[in-house]
This record gives sequence, structure tokens and C-alpha cells, in this order.
Amino acid sequence: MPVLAVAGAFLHSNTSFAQQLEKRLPDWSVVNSTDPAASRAEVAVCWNQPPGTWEHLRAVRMAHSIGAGVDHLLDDPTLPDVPVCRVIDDNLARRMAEYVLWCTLYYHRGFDIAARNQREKIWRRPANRLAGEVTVGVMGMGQIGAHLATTLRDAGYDVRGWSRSGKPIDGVRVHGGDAGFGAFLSELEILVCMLPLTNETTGILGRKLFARLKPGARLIQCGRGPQLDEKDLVAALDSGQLGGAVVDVFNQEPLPAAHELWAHPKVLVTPHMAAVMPIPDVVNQIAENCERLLSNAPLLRVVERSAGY
Ligand code: NDP
Ligand code: OXD
Repeated sequence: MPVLAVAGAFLHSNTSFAQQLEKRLPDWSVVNSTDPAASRAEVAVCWNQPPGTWEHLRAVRMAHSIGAGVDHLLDDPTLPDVPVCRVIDDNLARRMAEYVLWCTLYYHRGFDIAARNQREKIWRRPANRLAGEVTVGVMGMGQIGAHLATTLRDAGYDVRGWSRSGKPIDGVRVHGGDAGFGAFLSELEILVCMLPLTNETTGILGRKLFARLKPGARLIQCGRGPQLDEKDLVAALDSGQLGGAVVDVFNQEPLPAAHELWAHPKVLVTPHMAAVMPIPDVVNQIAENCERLLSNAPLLRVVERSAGY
């Protein structure tokens, strides 16, 4: 019987995840990565797997992320040279677009200002502009970023995009690479980060980038925690260089109770909730690749390890 090992602390409950995998793959034995049988596992299903995982999982032929991101796998220098797969799902992109659309409206229509004013019992209308007067930039125009850029475009916003390649998207002005970065940033009122975590994107949301935005710009961060320098964010908010931030992902999750971002008046903290795929949908994608692995069919959603995403 082929063995599948579940490694790490999942966003969902590990137990229900393993149970659903067992149900979907009745011919497989599903074990925890610390189980002795995991040494025979051909597949590892991972999320933030603990150090030392790969020393035990010596027979692995495919490593599968339970999420869209694979940084937790590629970060580990002991990861064996096997295909790394991720999940890609239109509904995940739709969920993310809903989240970002809400955040964009929140800033565009001044709900953040109204909420702050309410605490002081101040009756004052924020600016009332049409979406077309607001410029929103999306960093990362991949499977999710491209979908949320077109959703914002269809809602009437003036949308700009930034990716490595600068691949064009209808109705969105897309800039590419380092050469296009300055032009991309300079006109934005709202910046959305939808980048994968790689060596190049670690710390990208920091002092230097904030200084290139229009004063008072807002940030919506739903990529990965280590992309954001949290100290630089607080400094930029306190100086007024940034007018507010919605932050969904953090260096440490769950965000520790003592963290200053919890109480910052210009920050809305959300608990890595921007887009969460239901377990059965994730399980289906993993199962499909397990079946392909056994029948030597090409795997789906394989990431390019050299690119880091
Ligand atoms: P993709 O791999 O499909 O797209 C990545 C995009 O980022 C591409 O457009 C790529 O450019 C661009 N990119 C990568 N590196 C750079 C760089 N150095 N400079 C400029 N652009 C770059 O990823 P997804 O859209 O599927 O997901 C993105 C990330 O979103 C995930 O890795 C994950 O971290 C995060 N995520 C967060 C969730 C949440 O709930 N908060 C939920 C799901 C995902 P190019 O097009 O040229 O290749
Ligand atoms: C993901 C995530 O990568 O939830 O899927 O962050």
C-alpha cells in the first residue's frame, strides 16, 4: 500500500485533513510524518513542516503544499530534489478578490476615517470619489493577483500591476521587473501585495518602498509575513507616509498578543483569512497528483523551483 505522510501544522485541523485524505485515497495509508511508516512515504503533504522532516521521509517522490504558497517547502535546504506541487483554484482567487475589493472600498470610501472619527464622536464626511479616480496597484500578477486586478478593474478602479515579466493584462497597466518598479509605485493610492515569498520579495514592503509611494497611501498585505518589515510599517504610519494598512499575514502567526500592530489605530489586523480553500477541494488536488504519481502521468501544478515560486 503506498504511504502518504502529513507534515507540519496545518491551517485547518490536521486530523480532519488526514481523515479526508484517507477517504479520498482509500488505497493509500495516510500517516503523520513522525510515524515510523513515514520512512516509506512516497508523498509528503506539507505546511510549515518541522525541521528534520526530510531526514525521516527518505522515500518521498513528491512534496505537495496544502496552500498556494510553497515558500515553507523551498526555504528548507534539506528538501530532496523531487517535484513540488501547490494548489491553484479559481475559487481561491475569487475569495481573495472579494477580500481585496472590500479593503479597497474601505479605504476609497473612507470607512477607516469614519471609524476613527466615530471613536471621537466627530461628524465629518470623508471624500466621496468615484472608483475611477482611485489608482490601485497590485504587486504579483499571478494566478491570484491577475484575478484580483481584473476584479478591481471591473469595479471601475484605475488598476496598475507589477510582476517579474510584466505580462500584459487587458485594461490593467502592468509594469515589469526592477525597471518598471518606480513608475508602478509612484501614482498609487492603494498598494496590494499579492507576491509569493522568495529571496527577492523578503522585506520588500519596507522603508524604501513606502518612501516611493504618494504620502498617505494605504497598504493591503495578503502575500506572506516576511515580505513586510513590521517596524518600518509602524514608522511609516506614524509619520503619515502611509495612511493605513490592512495586514493579513505576519512574521509570526498567530500574531502574538503583545504585538504592537494589534493596537495600532491605523491598522486592521486579519488572521490569515484572505482566501482559504475548503479542505475537500485541497484534498482533491492532492489526490489527483497522488494518482498521477503512481501511474507515472505528468504531475499538475508543479512549481519552478529555480524561480522560487
Ligand atoms: P503565482 O505564482 O501564480 O504568481 C506570482 C506572481 O508574482 C507572478 O505574477 C510573478 O511574476 C510575481 N513575482 C514573483 N516574484 C516576483 C518578483 N521578484 N518581482 C516581481 N514580481 C514577482 O502565485 P499566486 O498568485 O497563486 O499566489 C501568490 C501568493 O499569495 C502565494 O505565494 C501566497 O504566499 C499568497 N497567498 C496568500 C493567501 C492568504 O490568505 N493571505 C492565500 C493564498 C495565497 P511573473 O508573472 O512574471 O512570473
Ligand atoms: C496559501 C495561503 O498559500 O493560505 O494558500 O496563504
